[in-house]
Parts: sequence; structure tokens; C-alpha cells
Amino acid sequence: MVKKVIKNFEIEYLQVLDESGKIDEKLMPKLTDKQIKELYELMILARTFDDKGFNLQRQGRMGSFLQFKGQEASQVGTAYALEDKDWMFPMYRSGAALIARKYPIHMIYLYYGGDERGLKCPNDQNNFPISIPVGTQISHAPGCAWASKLKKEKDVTMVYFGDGASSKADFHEGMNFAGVFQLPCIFVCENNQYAISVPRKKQTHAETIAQKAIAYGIRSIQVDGNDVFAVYKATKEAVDNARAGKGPTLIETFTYRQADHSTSDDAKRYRTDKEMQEWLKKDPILRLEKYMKAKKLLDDKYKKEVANKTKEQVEKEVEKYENFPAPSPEDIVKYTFAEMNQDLKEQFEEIKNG
Ligand SMILES: Cc1ncc(C[n+]2csc(CCOP(=O)(O)OP(=O)(O)O)c2C)c(N)n1
Repeated sequence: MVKKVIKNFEIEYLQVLDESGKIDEKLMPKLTDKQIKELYELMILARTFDDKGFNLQRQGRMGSFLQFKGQEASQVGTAYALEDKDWMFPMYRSGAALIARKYPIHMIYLYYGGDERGLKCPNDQNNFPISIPVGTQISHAPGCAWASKLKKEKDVTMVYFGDGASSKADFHEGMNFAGVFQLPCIFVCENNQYAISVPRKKQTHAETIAQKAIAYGIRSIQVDGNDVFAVYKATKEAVDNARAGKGPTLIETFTYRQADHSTSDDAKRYRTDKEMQEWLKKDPILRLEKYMKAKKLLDDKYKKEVANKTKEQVEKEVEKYENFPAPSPEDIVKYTFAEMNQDLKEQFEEIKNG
């Protein structure tokens, strides 16, 4: 039998900043000191938001909450590479990405507090609503990217999802569509190792998520998802390519969810303490602080200032969330259709007149 090799493949892996805070100078992306500080402050803001959200839920001040702790570099680094006018499709764990996109923090809390109005994106922002169904956003995003392409607009679309979502049909449909039409779409798979209690190994027999892109003729890369410089560099390249008409990219950010899946989960039942301790050493904020300290971009005074400033900011947002005007009972029927039908009109009148 003669073997004919159609294609061999390799998966690129990128790490710039290691656990000890050292960078590979040759790989370092172009970032000013001001931008590095901005990335740091966004990551601290995201973590403060995350810790507070968990506390609010435990105090009975919020229905449920999904933490992204440990994934700050993965989300801030990707979102930071976008321009304001670009489009973003978040999932339920994308709080840090939304914060980096300047989405009002109290609105995110509002949504987790059970009020759908938290999903009403400000008109001057191009963020789609958070997707609670796993993976559905992966096939919506290429549609948005296609619209940009048809309208000859230079916007890029970015969609977030987890390793578990890559097993869904939506992923394969979305990737295939983006590949065929060479769309300006960036797929960000945050491989945080678990889909609730299911580890990545039981999710897919492939060693990486990134390699799945090869089947669709799409560029891909696996990056150290706890390294904000690597995440940013890979994403900036993908964004530049997409904007230049060179098609989509799949970015797998290799990271770890430090918290439970949600406030209804207990990860101790399926993860070992040893594993957790190993990943805590790889924490994305810790290593950035080590780097910044060595570069004299961070000292105790600045660190404290940032911590106090973000704490104050988050407390103000909590106040806004808890004092958000209650919904009107009429809202129940007001938004079902663009125009109310006769039944709804009657119900509307009934509610209005008490
Ligand atoms: C369509 C659908 N099926 C099942 C669920 C229940 N569910 C919520 S999160 C989750 C796991 C998803 O894991 P992954 O995609 O890896 O993202 P992660 O939560 O780890 O960030 C499941 C099965 C859901 N929300 N939507």
C-alpha cells in the first residue's frame, strides 16, 4: 500500500510571560507602560467584581453567580485587542470581557440578580446579550461577521465559549460557515479544563481544541490563557488578519477555573486540592504583578491605590444594582411582540388599571 500524506499538522503554542514573571523579549507584543497598567487595572477590577458577585450571592443579595476567577488574562487580553465598534458575543462566564468592553458593571449584576433588563446593552456598544444556553452564540457570531462583510464594514466579531461548548453542533456549524465564507470572526475557546464536572479528557479525544480548526481550513493557536501578553498578542494578530479580509481564527486559551462552576456547584467533589494548588501558582494576576514589579511599573503604593479605587468603584455599582428601579408589571406584555396583538392589549389594560 502506498501512503499518500495529504496534510501534516502542528499546533502553535504561545507563552510570553511565565509563572515567575519573566518574559520572552522576542515574543513580547507592542504595549506601552500605560497599556500594561491598563491591562493590570482591568484585571484587578474584574477580580474585584468577581469576588463581590460571589459574596452578594452568599449573602442572599443575588440569585446566582458564575465566577471567572483565574480567567482574567484570557478575557481581558482578548477583549483588549478589539476596537470599540467591533462586535462581541459573550457567554455566561464572560464578565471580565464585558468589563474590558466597558459594559456597565451594575447591569451585569442586575442580570445575575434575575433581572433580564441587565442584558439591555447601551446603544453605543456592540455587545450581544450573554448566552446562557451553551454554545448557541458560536453559530450566531459568524452571522454577524457575515453581515459586516456584506456591508463592507471593517468590523470584527469575537465570540467566547468554553471547552465543553466545542462538543456542540453549534461550534462545528459556526466554524464551517466562517471558514467557507472567510468571515472576520474570532472564536475564543476558553479551555478552563472542565465543563461543570466533566474534565476536558472526557469531553474530546483530541489533545487540543485548537486542532479542530484544521478541519475547517481555519487558522488556530493555543495560548497560555493565564498570560495576558500571549493572549493579547495572539488575539491582536487574529483581529488584524480578520480586519484585513484574511478570514477567521480559533484561539484556545489554556486556563483554569479557580472557582466552582457556579454558586450551585461544589468543585471539591470532582477536583483535587493538589490540582488547584498547582493552578493557583499559575494565577494570571500574580505573574503580571511579578513582571510589573521587576519593571518598576508596580510598587506597594500603586497596588494599594488600584485595589482601593476598584473596590470603591465596585461598591458604587452594587449600590446602583440594588437600587435599580423595579420593573413595571406592564413589562410582562409590553415586549413580547414589536406591536401588541389584541390579547396583549387587553392584558396590558387590565394590569395598568390594577
Ligand atoms: C444547551 C445547554 N445545555 C446544557 C446546559 C447546562 N450547562 C450549563 S454550563 C454547562 C457546561 C459548559 O462547560 P464549558 O462549555 O466548558 O464552559 P464553562 O462553564 O467551563 O466556562 C452545561 C452543560 C446549558 N446551559 N445549555
